[in-house]
Amino acid sequence: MNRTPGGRFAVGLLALLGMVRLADAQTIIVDTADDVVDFGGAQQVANLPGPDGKVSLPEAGLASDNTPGVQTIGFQIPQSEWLYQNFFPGRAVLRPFLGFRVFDTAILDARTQTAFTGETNPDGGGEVVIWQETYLIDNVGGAVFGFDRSSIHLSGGSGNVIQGNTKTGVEVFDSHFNLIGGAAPGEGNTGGFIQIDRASNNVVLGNTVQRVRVLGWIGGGQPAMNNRIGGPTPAERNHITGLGTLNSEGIPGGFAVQLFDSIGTVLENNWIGMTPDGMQGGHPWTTAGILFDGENHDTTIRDNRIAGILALAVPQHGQSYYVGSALVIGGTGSGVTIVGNAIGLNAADEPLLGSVTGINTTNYYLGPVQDVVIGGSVAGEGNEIAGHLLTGISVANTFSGVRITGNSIHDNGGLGIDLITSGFLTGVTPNDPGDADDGGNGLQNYPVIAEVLASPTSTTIGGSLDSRPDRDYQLEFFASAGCDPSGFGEGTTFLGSAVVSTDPSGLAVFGVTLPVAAPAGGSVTATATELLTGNTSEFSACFPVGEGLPLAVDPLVRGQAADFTVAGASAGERVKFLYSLVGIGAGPCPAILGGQCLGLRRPIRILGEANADAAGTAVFAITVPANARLATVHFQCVILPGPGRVEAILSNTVSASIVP
Ligand SMILES: [Ca+2]
Ligand SMILES: [Ca+2]
Ligand SMILES: [Ca+2]
Ligand SMILES: [Ca+2]
Repeated sequence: MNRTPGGRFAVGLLALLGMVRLADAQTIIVDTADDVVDFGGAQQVANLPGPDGKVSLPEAGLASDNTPGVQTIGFQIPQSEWLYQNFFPGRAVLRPFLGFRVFDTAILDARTQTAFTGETNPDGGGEVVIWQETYLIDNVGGAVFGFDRSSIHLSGGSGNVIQGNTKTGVEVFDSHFNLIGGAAPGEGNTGGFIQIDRASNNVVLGNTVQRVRVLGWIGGGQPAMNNRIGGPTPAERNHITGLGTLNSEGIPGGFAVQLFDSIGTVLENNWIGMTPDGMQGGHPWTTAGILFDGENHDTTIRDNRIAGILALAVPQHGQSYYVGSALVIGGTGSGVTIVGNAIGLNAADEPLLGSVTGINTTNYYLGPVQDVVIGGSVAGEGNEIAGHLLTGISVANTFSGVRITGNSIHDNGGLGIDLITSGFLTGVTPNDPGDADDGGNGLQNYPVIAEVLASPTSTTIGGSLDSRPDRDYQLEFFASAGCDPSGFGEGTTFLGSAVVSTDPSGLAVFGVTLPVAAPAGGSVTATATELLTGNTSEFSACFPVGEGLPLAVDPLVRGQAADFTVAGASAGERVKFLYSLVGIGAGPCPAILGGQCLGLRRPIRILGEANADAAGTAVFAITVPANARLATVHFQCVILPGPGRVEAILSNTVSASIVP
């Protein structure tokens, strides 16, 4: 047993430091575009350059492989040797026969050519092109810096760095803990694509590329695990612009990000599907911003901006139509957390870059993805999903438990949330008595709002939910400036939530006062989520925010005066002040209120009455009795029909506790 692990670690660290010093000291300079190998001996660095007096790229590779330690391969190729200038003007083009491979860890640094001959690439990229596949095989701690229009592969190994390459494809195969790009200026790779294949714990930062693919092979025991695309800071953001093609039938297809057989992928703070400035679609034929394919588990999609995914299909024998979704959740697997994203909004937060559907869960040849959560209860976890031609979130008929919470969903052409029936019907799915129907999210019934009363500081919402018996549901309430033409809503501003339980008949009656004001003249909607299953409903029908009578109550202190004040009445109207000691909730609906229901539970008593002054304010003043019971009392005001009013008008409810 090793009793001195610290000592062994120190020795290992010293050896590593020695290796690094050697690497600093030893640079091999490629100074010809030829690929002749003419040096002999052990073909180590000391044997270079051979009879021709020049070091070719294949010679540099051999010398690096045969010489212990890490060498840097740099470039100083005279411009007189730059070939293929019709294809790659202003760049040194190397075309090694059968490609280029290094097996011993190496650092390939094309920035040395730029330092030697200057910035000559008219496209602004690097000055060296390797016009063949380039492989770092089993390298540990190698690097590739500053190439243009090359094809870089990491195969095996770990801990390599790929930075500052332009229009270059990067493929990581069975290689782990590599860094592709970086957070500092110039470290990101631009213009190509990045593919992580059967590789884990790689980090992709600060790149501007067309595509990122994270691929694994779960059936073969090689999932792509714990790869991170982006990070918490803007400097770590990748811009992934997307790529698509139009097939011979005129149907577009393509993606910006694809996940296939991955576990634990994190996509954070990226801009996906747009031009790098975030103001236009990135590619006209991209149909998916983030595409889930195969089997994926425990994916986190956090704080990204996903927009601009909208392609026009132009079938040869039919009418053109739009296609595209910011997120396509298909395949199988479990665990997708979608929080804090802007979906369909440009960099100015305008809902102008929507897709057909924002988040599209899709049926597939494999089972549906389980445990999809869209939004959250913590500040910043809600997504903003806006500007889509049809639907904000579409829940396919095989999906269940798609938990949708705390989001801002607005300005979509169709429904904010659409549960698809087992018969593939879209649009508002009406509630069914007892909620026994089945389809997307079990076709969870939505709440029915019967009353909304706003005050400057609170919103009271009353209504009912008809669903499964004896279960708990989280109701969420949202305010919007208006209502959809469907009469059913979206939800721009999350107001708050409450948990209700259904009785044995499946009914829950609620009266909820939230400590936020819903904007006057707007509308309120609600969703219901069954806590047990996570099934979230569509948005309820809109209910207009009542003009109401905002009621405010002073603190109730034994022996002290307290005012009950309502505003918003007409001058001279008589206001009745009511109270209940039982609670707020669905109260009686006497005929004199014209179908409205009080928000106080029986028994209800009259506290007093007061006339509104010229400004429409009525004040009822009391002195709290010195021996009043230290109870919580619930208040509401009402104006009965009379001059100037065609119907009774109610205030919000207020609960106040009497204190000593
Ligand atoms: Ca030579
Ligand atoms: Ca070496
Ligand atoms: Ca529906
Ligand atoms: Ca239902």
